[in-house]
Parts: sequence; structure tokens; C-alpha cells
Amino acid sequence: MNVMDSFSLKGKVALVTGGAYGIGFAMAEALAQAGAKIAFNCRSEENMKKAMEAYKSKDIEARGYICDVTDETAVKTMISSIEKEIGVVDILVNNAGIIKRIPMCEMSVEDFKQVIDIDLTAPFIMAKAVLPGMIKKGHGKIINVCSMMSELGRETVSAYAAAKGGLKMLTKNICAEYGEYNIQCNGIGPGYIATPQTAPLRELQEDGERHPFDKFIISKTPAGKWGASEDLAGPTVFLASDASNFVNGHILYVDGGILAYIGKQPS
Ligand code: NAP
Ligand code: GCO
Repeated sequence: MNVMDSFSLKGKVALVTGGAYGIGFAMAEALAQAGAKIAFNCRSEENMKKAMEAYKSKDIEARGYICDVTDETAVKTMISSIEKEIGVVDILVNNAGIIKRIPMCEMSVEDFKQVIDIDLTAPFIMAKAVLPGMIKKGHGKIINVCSMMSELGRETVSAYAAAKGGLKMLTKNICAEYGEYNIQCNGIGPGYIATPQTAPLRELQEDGERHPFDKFIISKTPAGKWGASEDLAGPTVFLASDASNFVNGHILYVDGGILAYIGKQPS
């Protein structure tokens, strides 16, 4: 078989959580371009409407489902609907996620738990819901969207780092427990990507200067720039395809080299 054929997702069903916009939308677009049938979810009719228009504008026949990924009953209903309307899920991308930037000693337990619920417990719920179908089919791909914070901490993101660190280990454990069924579970760890989630970190200051954090990330990234959601397209297709059938339990960092770099020396 020609190696390029191994990247084809023709005939595969891919579910991207939080695929209405941001990184999730870009990942879903890449999977569609590789031939997959796309299902995605979000939490509001308003975002669903905008997302369907966005997918249509890209000539992608995506099916959207309103579903909060923390609600196990709603997730089971969504998976059952996808299986009836499109087919058994071959590829799950656990992308849906939030962040709360609050100094730990000021963070409520409720806020901490909400981040853990969406960023760690929900990928567990989603994986549990699709694994039986993958085992029955004899193959499956789970891609968990991790983070720089799967490896590093920073001020104000204690809940997020705890969740994304846990998601890295959940990824390795799904690999360990289900690899024998020809199911590969890997992570993608985006660096700092320009999306709505990071918009507050890139806001121009009143004096027109770039945000201090924006300048910091540029100094910490060898490429000297933020990533774009599209930078995740190729890595996503690789981990979703037969090209990665012997890659399992791996976190593929798509960070422009942040994790390899001490940071630009002050001039
Ligand atoms: P974003 O623009 O804020 O989008 C987050 C997505 O998650 C939205 O589609 C949102 O849908 C969905 N979502 C949130 N909570 C949900 C819930 N309970 N149920 C269902 N959907 C839910 O974020 P992003 O920057 O694209 O990030 C996407 C993923 O990449 C996240 O896991 C994030 O942690 C991770 N990440 C981001 C970066 C970055 O620099 N941007 C870097 C590394 C990792 P609704 O509209 O329905 O809320
Ligand atoms: C933050 C950012 C990061 C990115 C991403 C980095 O506040 O530090 O939001 O957490 O979202 O996770 O990989």
C-alpha cells in the first residue's frame, strides 16, 4: 500500500467534541478533508447555528449535536444518535475544554471542580461511551487534546494544569487497557494557539502595546509566534489514521518548540 493511502479517513466516522469553533473546528475540518464523516457537539443552539454555517461554507457535511460533555446521560444519547444517523464512531477527538485563570488561593472549589469536570472527567465519559463500539469493530482512535500544562505549571491555572496533566495519564491508561483491541489513544498538546480561549492573553493594551503575556509567549516560542488552529490539522489526521496504528499512549506536542526552549535571552 502506498504510504499516503494510510492517511486516508475515507469511510470513517469522526466525533469532535467542542467542534463548533476554535481548535475543534480546525481539527474537524482536517478530518473531513481526509475523508471522514464529521459529527460534533456544542452546548448552545446559537453556537450550533453558527457552526453549521461555518461547516457549510467549507463544503463539509457535518452533523451537530447539542450535548454537554459532562452529562453522561446526554453523551450516551448523542452516541446512540450518531450510531443511528451516521455510523459507529471510529475516531473520537476529546477537544471540548475550558480554562479558569484564578490564583489558586482565590479559586473556589466549585470553579476547580468545573474545570476538572469538563477537561478531565468528560474525556473519560466520552471514551467510555465510544470504546464498546470500537472494540466491536476491531479498531478505534481516541485523541485527547492535552496542553503545555500537561507538562508545565504557571500562575493562575492550577485546575487546568491538574486536569490536563490528568488527561495525559488518562491517555496513557486507555492505551494500556485497550491497545489489545487495536485501539490507539494518543494526545495532541497544542502550544499557545490564537483562539477565543487565549484571546484575553493577546489583548492590546490601552497604550497600543502588545499584552505582556503575548510578548512572553513570543519569547518562549522558537518560531517567535503564536500557533494557529490550522497548525493542528496534519498532526490530527496522522493520529486519526492508519499511519499511526503503532503509535499509542503518545502525547504529540504541536507547540512550535516551546517545551524544548529556555526562552529568548534578553537583548
Ligand atoms: P475555545 O475556543 O474556548 O473552544 C472550546 C470549545 O469547547 C467550544 O466549542 C465549547 O463549546 C466547547 N465546550 C466547552 N465546555 C463544554 C461542555 N461542557 N460541553 C460541550 N462542549 C464544551 O477553546 P480552544 O482554544 O479551541 O481549545 C480547545 C481545546 O484545546 C481545549 O481543550 C483547550 O484546553 C485545548 N488547548 C487550547 C490551547 C490554546 O492555546 N488555545 C492550547 C492547548 C490546548 P460551547 O460553545 O458549547 O461552549
Ligand atoms: C494559559 C493558556 C494555556 C493554553 C494552552 C497551552 O492561560 O496559559 O490558556 O493554558 O490554553 O493550554 O498549551
